[in-house]
Amino acid sequence: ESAYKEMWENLNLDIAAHDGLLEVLGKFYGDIYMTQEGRLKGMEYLDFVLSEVHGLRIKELMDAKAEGKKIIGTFCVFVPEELSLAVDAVQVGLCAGADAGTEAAETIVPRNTCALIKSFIGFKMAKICPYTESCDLIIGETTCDGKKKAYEAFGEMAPMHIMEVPQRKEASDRILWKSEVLRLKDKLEEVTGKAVTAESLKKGIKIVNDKRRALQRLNKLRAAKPTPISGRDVLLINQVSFYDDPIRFTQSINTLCDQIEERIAKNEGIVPENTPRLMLSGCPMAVPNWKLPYIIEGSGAVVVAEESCIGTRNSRDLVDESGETVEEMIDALCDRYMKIDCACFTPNNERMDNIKALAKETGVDGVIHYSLMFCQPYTHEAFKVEKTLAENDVPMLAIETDYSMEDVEQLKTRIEAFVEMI
Ligand code: BJ8
Repeated sequence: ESAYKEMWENLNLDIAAHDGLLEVLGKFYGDIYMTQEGRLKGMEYLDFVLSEVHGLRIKELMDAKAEGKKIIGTFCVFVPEELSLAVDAVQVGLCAGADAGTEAAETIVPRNTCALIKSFIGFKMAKICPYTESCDLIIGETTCDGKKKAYEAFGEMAPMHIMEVPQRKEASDRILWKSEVLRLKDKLEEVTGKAVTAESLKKGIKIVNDKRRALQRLNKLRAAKPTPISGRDVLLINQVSFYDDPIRFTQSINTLCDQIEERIAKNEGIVPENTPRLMLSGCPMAVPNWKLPYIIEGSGAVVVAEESCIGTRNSRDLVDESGETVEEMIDALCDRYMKIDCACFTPNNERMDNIKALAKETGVDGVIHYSLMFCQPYTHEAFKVEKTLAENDVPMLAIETDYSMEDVEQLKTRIEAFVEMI
């Protein structure tokens, strides 16, 4: 760890606060991940990445910067990684899943702001996130009101570019979205001094599609009965997909999938065949937010699907690869990203269709809908999701929580009762 101290100092981190964060993170990871039995060998890669999350990966980013590459930070799956790769930049997700710097954050955003927003602001103000500090440009987006307004405050502390994400999916929205994708392309070209070419964009699209294909493969395999991998592990994989090197990550996940196939061939599972199978649906769970899956999997159930941005919403759709010109590829990008069924859209009926289909494909016995406290879009949609699922005889439990550990016992009681009922 101390080998990286100089690097962290150069990033202007608060070393004492950062040491504290790493200690808590290490302990939390040990309790939640390393206690699992019968894990696949391929998960060692994920354990390694996590153990070096503020070390080796940051060193790689520093090396990339030394070679003249730029680091682009994001908070939302609407920002096309394909474009960053096309200008030879590295894109990393900056969503944060732990309470840190909350008090400081509450001096610039209201208290009734969701934990995810308070967390990325708190991480910045407390100077404990080496990813945020590495960024040459951070892309925000006009999704929920909380993020949209928080970026105004965040933008005073970091170099930002805001994309306007439409709220509906009419023809006029598609036009707006395309102009925003083009505006992002211009900005990335300006920041990196490199041009998006047909060749570089094609390559970017291929890399990101391959990553999504590996995640799709994983999601298909894990749906086997008995399920071969825990929900906790799949959540971790989805989380890591936002900051690991995409090519290396894809290879590692495909290797893991080979091992899962072997396990399935032997009819082995990580849990007994009759274990209740649940889908987690709702707000994204950023690292190190593992609270809910941990409670669920400690309550005699197993998570076999994550309907969220750190889950199937990010891997479900691919970009059409047939385009040859930059213009054609930009159109293909726009089409793909307009399929995202975020609760910030209205009426967002696609999400209901997608949840129905996913519940069927994965054969779940029930759904746990997860909203972060103060998240308007997902808390509202929980009602619609419950209705849709009820029509299909799938029971749902709606949970609102945050990153604190205060409600763990209460959540346990409710989840155990739900698992017993289904
Ligand atoms: S595409 S889900 S990543 S916006 S939890 S900050 S919605 S108040 S994160 Fe999201 Fe993009 Fe949509 Fe996905 Fe606001 Fe809710 Fe907080 Fe949220």
